[in-house]
Amino acid sequence: MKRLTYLLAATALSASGAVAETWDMPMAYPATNYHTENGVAFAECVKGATGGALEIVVHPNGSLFSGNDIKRAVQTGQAPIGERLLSAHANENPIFGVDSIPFLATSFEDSAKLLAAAKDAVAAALDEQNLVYVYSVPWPPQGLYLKKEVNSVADMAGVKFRAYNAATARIAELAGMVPVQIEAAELSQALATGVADSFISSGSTGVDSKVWESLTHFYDVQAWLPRNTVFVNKDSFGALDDAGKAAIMECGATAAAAGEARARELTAGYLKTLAENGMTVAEPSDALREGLKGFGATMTAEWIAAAGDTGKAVIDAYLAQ
Ligand code: PCA
Repeated sequence: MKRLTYLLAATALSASGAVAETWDMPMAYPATNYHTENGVAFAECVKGATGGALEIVVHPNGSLFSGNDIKRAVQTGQAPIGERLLSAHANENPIFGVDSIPFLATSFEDSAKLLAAAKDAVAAALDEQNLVYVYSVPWPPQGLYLKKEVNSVADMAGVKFRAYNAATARIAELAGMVPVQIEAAELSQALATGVADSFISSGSTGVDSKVWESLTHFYDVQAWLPRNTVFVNKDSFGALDDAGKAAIMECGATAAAAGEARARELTAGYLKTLAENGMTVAEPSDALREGLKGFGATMTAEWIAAAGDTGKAVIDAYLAQ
């Protein structure tokens, strides 16, 4: 299979007559998700900008590498480029979790400010891992999905909770829930089989996973906006000519803006779709919000302690904007 791809790639000629190169791009979310559609548009942009010399082929839904394996695959050169929810790797470097600190940045505006403050530090952390930062796009604000009404964090105790990173697992722990780490691609099945009965995520993932088939309530907590980040293997990037490098970075800047605009546009519609399919979509009660904010305060302090001077500088720069 590898050999065939190589032969096909080697025989394809670009508009300029140069031999075209093909890059596989593993992504973790469904083909119809806006992150994936944006990745496909990014690939088209690169193809156009390089006159066909660099063709990026998106593999959605964890089909080439599962979400949790994508970053390592790109670090080791098994794939030249990929997209990953970086906060799922906060155990490797706390800076990767900067976008998942509850109630630090809760709107698209603040998410953009947080990225402006954190981008250099995130890019430097990726660089240490043989990766080049290209672009990132936020998910809509994160809310709480359950199969019962809850009015305080105490009501969440004992519930089986799907986590997607260390921060969501920590929330589960603070609430006395039982965390289980599950990729979005396996979420529907986990809910259907009772492996998990609740989770925190966006309306986007709730709709992708048709969670109304298993769950009943969505509380629009707007706790944080995690990001998917696209990165390239440093050696693969280094092997590109200047035009190829410029195409990746310029198309990446376009994709960052287009992806965020799309997320903003789609956010309200996701919640409408949840409600249309029978879910109760509600604001959290004051007690629930306060309880979750208390977890946020604990986790902000924990993150700053873990992320040291770099983390403190990022938070200070964010708050100063
Ligand atoms: N969807 C992804 C991460 C954040 C989000 O909104 C997920 O649930 O896996």
